[in-house]
Amino acid sequence: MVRVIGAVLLAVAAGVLVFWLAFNRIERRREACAIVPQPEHLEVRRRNFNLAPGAQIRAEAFCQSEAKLLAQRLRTSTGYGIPIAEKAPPRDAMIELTSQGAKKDLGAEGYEVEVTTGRITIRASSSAGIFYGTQSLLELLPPAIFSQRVGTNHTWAVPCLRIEDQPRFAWRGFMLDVSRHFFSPAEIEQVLDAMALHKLNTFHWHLTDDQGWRIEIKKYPRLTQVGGWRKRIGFNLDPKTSTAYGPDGRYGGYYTQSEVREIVAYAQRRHITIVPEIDLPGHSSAALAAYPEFSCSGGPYTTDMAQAVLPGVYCAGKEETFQFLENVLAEVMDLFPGKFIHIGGDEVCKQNWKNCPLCQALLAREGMKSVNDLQGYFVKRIEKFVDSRGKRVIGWSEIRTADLAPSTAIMDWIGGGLEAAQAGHDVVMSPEPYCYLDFYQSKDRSAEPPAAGAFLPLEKVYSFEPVPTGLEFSHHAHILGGQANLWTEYIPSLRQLEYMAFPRLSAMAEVLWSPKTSRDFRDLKRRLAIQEQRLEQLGIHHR
Ligand code: TNX
Repeated sequence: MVRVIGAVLLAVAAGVLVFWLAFNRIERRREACAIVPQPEHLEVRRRNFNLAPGAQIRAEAFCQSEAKLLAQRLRTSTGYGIPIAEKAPPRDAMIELTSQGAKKDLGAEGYEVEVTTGRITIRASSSAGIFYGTQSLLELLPPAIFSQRVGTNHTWAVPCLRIEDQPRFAWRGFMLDVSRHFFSPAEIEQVLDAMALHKLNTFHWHLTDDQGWRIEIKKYPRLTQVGGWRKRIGFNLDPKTSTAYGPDGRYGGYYTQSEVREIVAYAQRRHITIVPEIDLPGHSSAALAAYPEFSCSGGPYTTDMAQAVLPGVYCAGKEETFQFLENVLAEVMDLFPGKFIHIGGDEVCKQNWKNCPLCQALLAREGMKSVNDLQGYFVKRIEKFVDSRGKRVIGWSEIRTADLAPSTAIMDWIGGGLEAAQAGHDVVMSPEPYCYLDFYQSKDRSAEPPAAGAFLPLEKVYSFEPVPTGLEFSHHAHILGGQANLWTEYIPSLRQLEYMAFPRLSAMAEVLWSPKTSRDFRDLKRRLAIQEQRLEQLGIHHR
């Protein structure tokens, strides 16, 4: 009897041990899948698909471009030339990109990845979904898959698994200020690559501000000839930290329209929409340095002043101002295929309007009470023009007035998002305390390069909740998503830009893509350690 009980106990113990070992193995295999942002559903199985010479990609017509990008990346680091066929008989060692049997409920950007020992299938109903599937696939391979050189000594193994994934929000944004400091087209493309790796899909390009106008406008060449340059690097920074000096020693630069078109196409291939921002009516010193006649006083204005809120404000009382802005916006709208045009609207210094006879006459004529109403008037006029061209306005918190067009969206940085959504407007949440990557990354400021005033650690970015507290469920759909912003007063180089962006932007990408319920800071940190290896392979700096 005792013997029997002993044998049974032994058998049970052995069973538990075998189960525990197997479970642990799968758990370790699961941990090896360090995808950022975390997929909605991931189920790891036993065995691997081994990528080796002789592999083939089969891709339907709608996703040939995604197949090419994938093959290019694989060739760069593995050295394998992987042919792409639209139709090919099924065989082993095949990577298949297909819409056959794609689940409709995964939405416009969702995808599935299925890996067996003989085949990788990426399935999606849209090319965006296929693209995100390929990004996840790359992250299932060793980080060296992101290398710029062919690596030997690697086993290019992908664990057998199933992923089903889709984003939580449609607007997963990153804003870059290229006015305070200028970044070259090649540098912008590197930023877009880093965004694509994180499945971020909206690049908000802050193209104009007091310290520089960065986009060529054919009708007004002085905008870039004069407004694109300043005497010094400014902001008390060391001139050696930047290469953005012209032949005459002035600091600055701008994008020609043909460069803009190339960057837009580069972004499109990575499923990134670019939202251009022409900041108005404030933050306009650079434009007014070039064309002072569109200001109240007639100028002069300069790009060489470095304060947060400057009197560089367009005159609301002159018809010519609106003619000028409409001509500028018309050229901008032609360059960017996206729906949204960002018109800024933040931090308008209204003192000039108080002292301006033309603005005062306009106030009286329109029966408005104060210069605050002039801001509303300004926004409404621009909104009408943008709407008439079939585009939609988005602007910072301050553009919110009582009678905005229903199509106009608000970008909340200092509040108003909740109220705007309740009033039926679409909203992108970008509240300063969680989303400003120009803030310090450490409490010990002496250990950090100069940055903007506040403190924003990784953990706080990761705790960001884009849906405002108190917003009724029926209005949730108006929260398009969220965005991290990088103002560049203190960021003179790409290296410094990347130091400020990573890893905080990785955390933001996960907030915007992954289900809220899957957030786990410890697990994020584990995956970020691997994400940082990928960034290093790509030559992208991080803190
Ligand atoms: C506020 S956020 C600004 C920017 C500054 C930033 C510095 C916003 C819409 N305007 O002009 O660069 O603070 O953190």
